[in-house]
Amino acid sequence: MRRSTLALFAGATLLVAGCSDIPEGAVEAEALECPPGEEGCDDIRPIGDGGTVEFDMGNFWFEIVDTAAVTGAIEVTANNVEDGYHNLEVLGSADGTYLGGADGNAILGADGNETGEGEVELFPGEWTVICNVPGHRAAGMETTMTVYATDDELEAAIEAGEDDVTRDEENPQR
Ligand SMILES: [Cu+2]
Repeated sequence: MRRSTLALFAGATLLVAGCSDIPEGAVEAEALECPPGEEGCDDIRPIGDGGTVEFDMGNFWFEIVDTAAVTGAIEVTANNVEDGYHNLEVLGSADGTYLGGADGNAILGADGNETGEGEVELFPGEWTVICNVPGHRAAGMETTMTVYATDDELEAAIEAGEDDVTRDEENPQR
């Protein structure tokens, strides 16, 4: 008798919860106390392990030769394999990475046959990468890079053959 009363009570509670108009999780949602961009307000930045991505670049192309890009601070390396100056800008980076001077918003620049290094903070997703030297993007220096949400997501993509890392592992002499 006692047990069935308890079950009935539990059932009634579930029913009430099921009839609620408030979507699950909505109770915890609150208005932003400090909208982004407001003075004294912290920027919203990606939180994650970060990672690395390596490009080759030349006149007028980019190629990702190795990637382990997980959201957070990502170390970017670009090997300029030809003789003209090029740089690398990730459009819409969370930290507004800025190198200054002729590089505009690039995160790195490299003279011919040199390697540039920089860091950029990115949320997960597909990001457009360009060289911002006038005319170079239009000439072909535009590509995309994928930033994964977690190490597990990155590894799953590599296993599924969706990323360039697979090719590098298959052709280590490249
Ligand atoms: Cu360029």
